[in-house]
Amino acid sequence: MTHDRPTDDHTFEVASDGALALFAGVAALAGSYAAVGFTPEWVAAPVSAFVVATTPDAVVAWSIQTLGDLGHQLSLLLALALTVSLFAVAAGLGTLLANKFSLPSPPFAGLACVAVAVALTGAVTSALAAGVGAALVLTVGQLSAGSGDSSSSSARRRVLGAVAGTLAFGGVSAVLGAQQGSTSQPSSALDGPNSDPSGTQGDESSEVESLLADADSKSLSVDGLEPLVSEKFYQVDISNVDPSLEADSWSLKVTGAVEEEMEFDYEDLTSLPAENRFVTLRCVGDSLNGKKMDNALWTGVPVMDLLDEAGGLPDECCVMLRAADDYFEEFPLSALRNGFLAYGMNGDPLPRGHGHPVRALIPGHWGEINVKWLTEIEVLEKEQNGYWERRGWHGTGPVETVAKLYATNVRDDGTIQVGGQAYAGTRGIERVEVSTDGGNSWSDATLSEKLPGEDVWRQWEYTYEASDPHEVVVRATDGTGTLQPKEKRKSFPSGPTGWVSKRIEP
Ligand SMILES: Nc1nc2c(c(=O)[nH]1)N[C@H]1C(S)=C(S)[C@@H](COP(=O)(O)O)O[C@H]1N2
Ligand SMILES: [Mo]
Repeated sequence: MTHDRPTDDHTFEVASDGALALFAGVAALAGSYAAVGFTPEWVAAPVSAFVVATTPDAVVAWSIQTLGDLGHQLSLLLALALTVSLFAVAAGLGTLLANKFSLPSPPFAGLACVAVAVALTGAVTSALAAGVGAALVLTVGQLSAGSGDSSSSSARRRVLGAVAGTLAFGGVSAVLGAQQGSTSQPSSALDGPNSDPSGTQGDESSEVESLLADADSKSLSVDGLEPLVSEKFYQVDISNVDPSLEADSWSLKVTGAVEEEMEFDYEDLTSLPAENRFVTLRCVGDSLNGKKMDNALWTGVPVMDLLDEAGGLPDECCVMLRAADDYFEEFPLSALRNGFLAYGMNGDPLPRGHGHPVRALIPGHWGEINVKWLTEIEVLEKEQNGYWERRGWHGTGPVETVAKLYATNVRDDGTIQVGGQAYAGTRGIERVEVSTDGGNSWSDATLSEKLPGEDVWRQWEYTYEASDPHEVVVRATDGTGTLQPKEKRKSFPSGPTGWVSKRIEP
């Protein structure tokens, strides 16, 4: 390497030390992921929670409206970068210390990473794996350096070795970590035929099956339109890494302005007679024709079945529901009285992303008060703001009526078919009308048959002939006979309104 001048050697070494520490940081993140997957024990989880907690409310509000899901991804990316930096500093300091006393640096750097990881998560396996990752990559780097002719070329080999090591280790970790996700599938009362000694489980699952079959047969078959039970249910979370709760150790506290505070466990809940309900959810932050609206068949018990057992609730003003991700939402007690505690979804245990083991479903209200990973029901005497209300939203009330326009198909016979879902919470949908001339004249759309339940959407479909470009407009009338307002309003702060329209060019 004739172009390497000796004066560069020191610079090379310092730079390669820094690069190595950085790769050790990446490997620590990867090692921990391999051990525990995308769970709260992963070293990035507390850093991500910190990022979420310290992001100014104004930035959160802006990000939801303008970036949507991208905001979540950026915030996770920032958390990953911070985590890597943290472990890079730890590995760097470990290396410096080891060098000072002429000790082998990889184990020292690894130990420093273990210490940082334990401080972050308190999880030993996750921390050890982080340390092993860092030490491994540093060792590969050292071995690759060999005893080179000049220290600049050996520094280069060191870095290249560490890059290769990090890529290999990171690849294996990604695979292992993803498997952690699937092996930690939630288990619950819905899991097996033997899990309920009372023998009601068989009836339960056959009721689920017949209800799902009913929904399937009532679904309109329109290309580009999801069936009445969503295939992919949207997800909205305040945190990047969801809580990972075990049904066995879960409990629900009832606190605050009650005669006697109570606590229920999973067994208490699932030993009550189960009910299956279709319930549609929509996020207050959904855009007018967005995709944050879905329907599922939920298994659980009415809130009052659980609370009545222990003497019921007072006639106070409101409740605060609290969750394992430090989420909290407040709303009127009257809404909770009709609420449902769900532990199953479409015949499966409630998935982790939707609140395993238990979530609340509050009929007709915006999604945000349907608290997931529910841990506490606090009865309040005075109103308080919930998580989103502190951030300027007003999303605790009943949903607005909406008719979404999802499918626009030009069919083989030249006709045009449009379709979507319509939802008005507990008011129900009575009618959907379609205009194909920008709102001058209206025709009734075909509606899917009603599913049982007091808070369920319906599909609509309309087929017509047209050859020139035109504007399709859709509007719904709810069960009280009220036509939805035409005026378009954005989602912040109290949910979107307006008639959905789309230009069609056949
Ligand atoms: N614990 C907890 N519950 C929560 C949330 C959350 O971030 N944490 N998000 C809420 C919001 S804003 C909505 S729209 C619904 C979404 O439910 P889903 O993710 O099952 O679709 O859950 C609500 N419940
Ligand atoms: Mo939401």
